[in-house]
Amino acid sequence: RALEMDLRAALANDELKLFFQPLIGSREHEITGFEALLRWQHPRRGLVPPNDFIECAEQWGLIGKIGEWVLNEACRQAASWPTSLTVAVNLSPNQFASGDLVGQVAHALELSGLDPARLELEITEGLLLQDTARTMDQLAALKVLGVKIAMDDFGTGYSSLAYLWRFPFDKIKLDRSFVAEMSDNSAITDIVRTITLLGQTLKLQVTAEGVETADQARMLGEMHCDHFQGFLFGRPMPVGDIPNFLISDL
Ligand code: G
Ligand code: G
Ligand code: MN
Ligand code: NA
Repeated sequence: RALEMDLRAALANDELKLFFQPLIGSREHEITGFEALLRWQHPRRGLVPPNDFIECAEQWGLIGKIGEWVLNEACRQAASWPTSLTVAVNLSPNQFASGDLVGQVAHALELSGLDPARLELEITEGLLLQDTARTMDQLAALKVLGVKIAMDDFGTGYSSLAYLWRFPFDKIKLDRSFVAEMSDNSAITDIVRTITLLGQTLKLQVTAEGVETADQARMLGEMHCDHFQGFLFGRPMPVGDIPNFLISDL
């Protein structure tokens, strides 16, 4: 329970931070945007990764407030970047289940002045399991705002193919477990190629996650994957590192 008290205080104490990981165009290897990744700078535990506290935040009903902070902060940061760059924000299914997510997104855009087309919201298949009219309505309302919707961790959940035509996605993010297996496993390579073709057919952009080697980038580029994300191009970095990263040659 100590953690719960700490997490409740974290927002007020300004202990939440966003790190940003670059997204790279597969053809020119240019920076096209960043994904916002939440960290908790705990006074004693140090930098706590999201997997260690997001689930707790959900259970304790804190994800609404935290998610709202993430949206505002990500949009505020992105508004200071070159206008060609996008920002991606991860959403938890709980943010759809309760609270006014659409209102929060609209407010974050308004406060920051960020062009809605530069904001990408990443959802997981977990959201689509809570397949309610409410979820559908919210996704539709988010599209009306002009933001993009990406399906994160694509390929790891259930029935992903059936969801692709039922929801208004703009992008799929191929889970990094596929990319990791490609070099050793030609069946996985075939699956990845098929998913990128599917993306092209459905007019969805495809991002490959977890690109760690030049060989993976080459294979994925040959498959016409649209974007890369991974340690080969950049790790999640604090905001202070972004200006130098933007002027560096990748
Ligand atoms: O940055 P890292 O690899 O540790 O992130 C681990 C997981 O935490 C990722 O799956 C990511 O989607 C999730 N995550 C990161 N930031 C956020 C956030 O702001 N909100 C939610 N709901 N999940 C996040
Ligand atoms: O689930 P989601 O895609 O939001 O998770 C993003 C997480 O993946 C980030 O927390 C980031 O630390 C991690 N990640 C990003 N690139 C790589 C990579 O090249 N290799 C590995 N192992 N993890 C990565
Ligand atoms: Mn993500
Ligand atoms: Na992912």
